[in-house]
Amino acid sequence: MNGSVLRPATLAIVVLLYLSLAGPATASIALNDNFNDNSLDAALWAVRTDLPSGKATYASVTEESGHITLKDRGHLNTVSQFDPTATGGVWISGEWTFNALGGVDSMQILTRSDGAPTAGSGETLNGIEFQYWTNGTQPNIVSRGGSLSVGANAKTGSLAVAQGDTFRFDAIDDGTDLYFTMTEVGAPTSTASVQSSVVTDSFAQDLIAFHNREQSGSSHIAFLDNVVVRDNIYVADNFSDGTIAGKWTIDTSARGGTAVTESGGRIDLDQRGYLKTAQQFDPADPLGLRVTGQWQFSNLDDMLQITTRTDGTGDGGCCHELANGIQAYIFPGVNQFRLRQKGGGDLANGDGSVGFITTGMFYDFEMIDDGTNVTFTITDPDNPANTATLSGVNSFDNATNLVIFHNRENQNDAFLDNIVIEGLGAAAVPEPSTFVLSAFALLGLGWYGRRRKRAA
Ligand SMILES: [Ca+2]
Ligand SMILES: [Ca+2]
Ligand SMILES: [Ca+2]
Ligand SMILES: [Ca+2]
Repeated sequence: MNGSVLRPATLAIVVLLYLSLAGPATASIALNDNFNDNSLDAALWAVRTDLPSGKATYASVTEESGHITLKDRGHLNTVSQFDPTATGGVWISGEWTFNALGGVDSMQILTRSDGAPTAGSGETLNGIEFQYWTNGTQPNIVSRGGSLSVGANAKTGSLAVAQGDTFRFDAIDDGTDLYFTMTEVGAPTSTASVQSSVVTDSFAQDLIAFHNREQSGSSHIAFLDNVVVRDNIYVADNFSDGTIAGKWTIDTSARGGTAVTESGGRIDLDQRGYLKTAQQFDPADPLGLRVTGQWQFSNLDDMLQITTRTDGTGDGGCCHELANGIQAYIFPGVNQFRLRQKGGGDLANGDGSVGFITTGMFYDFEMIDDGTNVTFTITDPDNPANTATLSGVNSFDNATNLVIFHNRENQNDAFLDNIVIEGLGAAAVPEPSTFVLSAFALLGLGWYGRRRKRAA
């Protein structure tokens, strides 16, 4: 399932609801809980309140009043293991409400963890910890225990936290890199992000844990709600470290001085260069493929081209188009919007439906490809009524399956950011009311809390 369901365009709603019910075209949601029935689901969650003497007096984890109350250093842990290096990374989102400030409370969300309180102050014994101390303005990513370590933290943004404030959080561990964003619900300028990477992991467990590391005392509580865990996150990148190498390769062999650079916290696609995944992602594999991110046009004669099932070969024509693959194509200057097989024909034609696109701001896009069924959606995050969706069918089976981003343009730059490539999930679709809330949060707030609009 995906946020596109929420667009008011009736046709898009019908099409995507159909896909979500009939096929595997959903994000891979492994766990989803709105904590609304005042009974902790023992199939999903385990509680640890075995804190040291003096810290355990009030410790509890309770599902009540439609949320989880984390009191006095109790831990809420998943029952299942989520190993980001084995099955694809994890993306944990939810909402956290602070009820004590001044540094006594600390929000702590862990991957690769045992969820075990220490004998000292009740910190988690092992794990990678996405944390925020209420005496600071930015979150951190740290490691717990000697079997795990993380690299330097790169931080942006600033939080303004008052007692009772609720923050949307997104913690991503894609198996290599770590991203954490907090954005205040109802106050999107109160947002901050931190990025790091995994240096070592020789720890055997991979629980996800939630811990309110706060001062002992019955009044110190935090609320947790609407937790969604997505797995099969193959690649996530917010392009903040200035280096393309690792997850990507580039092809700048087109004419016209082409360049692809990571700078200013995003990818600059200049003059028909390709940004190519370093790994292959075959949509025909059982899980299929979902590619999301943000695209900015700097000229309406730019052409967005996002292609799956491609080997990266150029077609030898004037404009360095790809020779093969399944491609979403938008040319806003002539209001052209298509899904097509390069070297074949169109899967779907949505010409006339992308007139809302303008320059100088990021649009959210989503491409879903299960090897046969393909959907592409582009949406204005500031005005979700501005959206266009195409769906088509094509079973082209390529031997090499890269995902390539290409600005098929003449003289301008396009910008790309916040890419996530993940597997789809055929099952685990939550009850609709639960899902709609979480999906809306995913798309509506953005997982890096970035400012969507940029100077052209
Ligand atoms: Ca429950
Ligand atoms: Ca709830
Ligand atoms: Ca970025
Ligand atoms: Ca990078």
